[in-house]
Amino acid sequence: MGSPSRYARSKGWRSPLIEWLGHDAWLRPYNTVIAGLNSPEQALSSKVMVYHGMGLIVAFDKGGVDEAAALVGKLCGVVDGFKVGVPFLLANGAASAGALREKCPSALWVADLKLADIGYVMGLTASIVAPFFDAVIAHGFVGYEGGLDELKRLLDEKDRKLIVVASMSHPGAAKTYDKVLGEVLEAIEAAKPWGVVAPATRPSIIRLVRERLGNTVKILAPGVGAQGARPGEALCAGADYEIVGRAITGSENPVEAARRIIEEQRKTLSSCRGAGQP
Ligand code: BMP
Repeated sequence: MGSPSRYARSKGWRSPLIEWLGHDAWLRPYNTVIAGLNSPEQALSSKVMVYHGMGLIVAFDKGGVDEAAALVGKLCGVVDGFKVGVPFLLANGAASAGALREKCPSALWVADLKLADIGYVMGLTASIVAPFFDAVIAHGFVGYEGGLDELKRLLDEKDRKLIVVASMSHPGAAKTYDKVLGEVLEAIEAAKPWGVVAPATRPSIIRLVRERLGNTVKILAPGVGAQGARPGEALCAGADYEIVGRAITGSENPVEAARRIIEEQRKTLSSCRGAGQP
């Protein structure tokens, strides 16, 4: 059996606290309190539960491997996952992600390739990064047949997750992506990805995506911090994770910045739900 967090994830297990909050939290293997636990059942029976972040993924888009690896090490256990972008991978090589991952293997690792090609070529590209990541992001507008269908098949074979962009966080996407949201969601429904990207900057789109797809997918919402969305707003609209890049990686104290964002997520969530804080 793998680590507790991998076990919990593979079973789709959600703690009662997180059920209440409606968000994921993982049992963390680094936590000495739960180091001896092998299953969520065991964790529950011993009433040991680690609540972890509110659903925060840190985006790495630039910088060198050593610098990023050091930051991953510091953020490991504070945030839920890491998303590595094309500029980082082009500058440092796809395998550089392996060096980052080593610093925090229990986190969710997302390759943000934003693939947009025929299925065959998207598959070739995804295969290059698959050894280092849990999930790969592709654009939704490419459609299902001959596109997302082939990519999904390939990722399933490799036991990797597909994440599909439903819409984007920049203003221009309101005039393109949002106009064809219905069609894009049709392709997403057919592809059955693990996750969907929807903009934290336009929570109404997140609500639409959640309404249409229900709880069959995770929603990852970029646009928090540098692009103007406030931490927790996307979670309130139905997202599972908020993606934050510059507000953390560009901070003088990234760990402190991440903790502040998590605290703000918590406050915003508890006020939008009218519930007490965990
Ligand atoms: P920042 O928090 O620094 O604005 O970074 C946002 C991250 O989310 C970047 O990695 C970007 O590629 C990604 N992203 C986005 O900003 N908007 C989208 O619609 C989709 C994204 O993946």
